[in-house]
Amino acid sequence: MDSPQAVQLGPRKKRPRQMGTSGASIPHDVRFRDLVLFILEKKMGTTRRAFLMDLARRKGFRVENELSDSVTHIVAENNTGSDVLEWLQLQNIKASSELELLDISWLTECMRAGKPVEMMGRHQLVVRRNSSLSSVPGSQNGPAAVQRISQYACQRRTTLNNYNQVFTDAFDILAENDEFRENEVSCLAFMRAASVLKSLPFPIISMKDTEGIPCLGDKTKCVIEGIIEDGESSEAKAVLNDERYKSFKLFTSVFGVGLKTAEKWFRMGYRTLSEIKSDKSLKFTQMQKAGFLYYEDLVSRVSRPEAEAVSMLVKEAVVAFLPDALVTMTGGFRRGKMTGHDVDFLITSPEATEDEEQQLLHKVTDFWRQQGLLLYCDIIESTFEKFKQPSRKVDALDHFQKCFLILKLHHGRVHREKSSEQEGKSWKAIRVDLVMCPYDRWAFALLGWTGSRQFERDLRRYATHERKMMLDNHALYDKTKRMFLEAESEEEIFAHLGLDYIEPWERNA
Ligand code: DCT
Ligand code: MG
Repeated sequence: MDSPQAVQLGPRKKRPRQMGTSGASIPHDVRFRDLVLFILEKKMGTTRRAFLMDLARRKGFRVENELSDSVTHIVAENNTGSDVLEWLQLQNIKASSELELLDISWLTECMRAGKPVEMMGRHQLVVRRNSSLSSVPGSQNGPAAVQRISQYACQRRTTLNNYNQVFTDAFDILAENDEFRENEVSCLAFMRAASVLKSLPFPIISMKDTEGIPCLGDKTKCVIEGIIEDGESSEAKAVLNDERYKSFKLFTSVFGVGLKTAEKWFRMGYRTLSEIKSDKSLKFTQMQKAGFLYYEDLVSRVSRPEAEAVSMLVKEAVVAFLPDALVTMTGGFRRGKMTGHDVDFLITSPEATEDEEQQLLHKVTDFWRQQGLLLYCDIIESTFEKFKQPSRKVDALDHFQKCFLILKLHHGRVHREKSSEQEGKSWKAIRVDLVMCPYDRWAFALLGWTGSRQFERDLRRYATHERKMMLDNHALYDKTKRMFLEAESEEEIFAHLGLDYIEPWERNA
């Protein structure tokens, strides 16, 4: 699906020369006198250039046919900053430091706005450090693609095709260790580094390949260097052998056990789950009791066929009580992952009254309880307020009504290619999250619950720092206009933010 942002300006394919052959274009009034544009033909082509020049002039921009001293902005497409400098050098033109080198996305946004828009980092063409003008562009491993990588995950397309897993696995371990030790700054640095490497369309082979990639600091580069040299990360290896890391990893693998409880058990000297389970003096929450009871099922990940079977179960039950309800699988499965630690669903209804909306999760879970399918259920009531501004916290939980469940999924409901039923037991315990949202907030809730977490964090950070807007799972607020921006689809939210649409399977940041 193309978002409104993805529209191409002008013809891309060559057309028979018929239009514009009459010569001089009609003069237009210049409305924006401070800027003088020059559009580079290289890699763009004559037709598209002519189209863009004409369009920009019609919108009141001054566009020069030739590159002269008066030009303030050079706009290029599919060129890096180095490419443009190289071209200037070939023309014997010395680029002044005031000359702006901009990507076509800037002009596109100006055309949409009908006036010059603010130049952001993402519009500026990057000039590679040490770029050797004699080298053949694109001859190396990936540098052409390294040019304009954004520091924000929401401006990168991150599929599950990860070329840099050796590096990202190490970063994930190091980030998790920092999370366990509550080293927030370092944790975030490793998560951002992992995230940016997951988006690269090529594997990193030498340190040279990391040039121009954002979000890589000294510490992360040091880890990369180690892996390039030894094939593995000594830092990550040390963490995997670390007593505290191993214990925290094990303890937090129990449903209902967070950092605080893990810390407590670690301090008490426990290192295995059986020690903990046999300590009669320990008090467990209902959640933790269920976590221990169904531990084996819950640590074995949920497969896609299992997620599909749960989806059928959820849809059948929901529609029985609210026939017009929409049920959407969100989380990792919506992003195309083949396994998950749970299955997430978003539910809404265009027609339901507030009462019906509030009752649905209760009715659905009661129905499953009667059928003996509800192994654990915790319903959190809504604290949603219509006119509340979005939260400033990046990791804040949303206010929608939701329930955290463990469902009994009978093997008979799962369509498998070949039967892989375990002996003895005819079902598997599966973690399921259901979220109920008001119909007019569906797009925001869907965007928020699709993840990944890093993608969500960066969407909010981008909204705040680049757009003076506030985004969360409920709403988008424009601080400049002092108004809420409504949306019926994810595409509209991206458009409000001035972002190209990123498909769910490209959000695996
Ligand atoms: N989410 C969020 N903030 C939270 C919790 C969740 O933004 N505090 C979003 C991000 C992902 C989505 O909800 C679903 O969460 P998880 O199930 O934890 O993540 P997942 O990507 O589905 O991962 P998994 O495959 O392990 O379930
Ligand atoms: Mg999930």
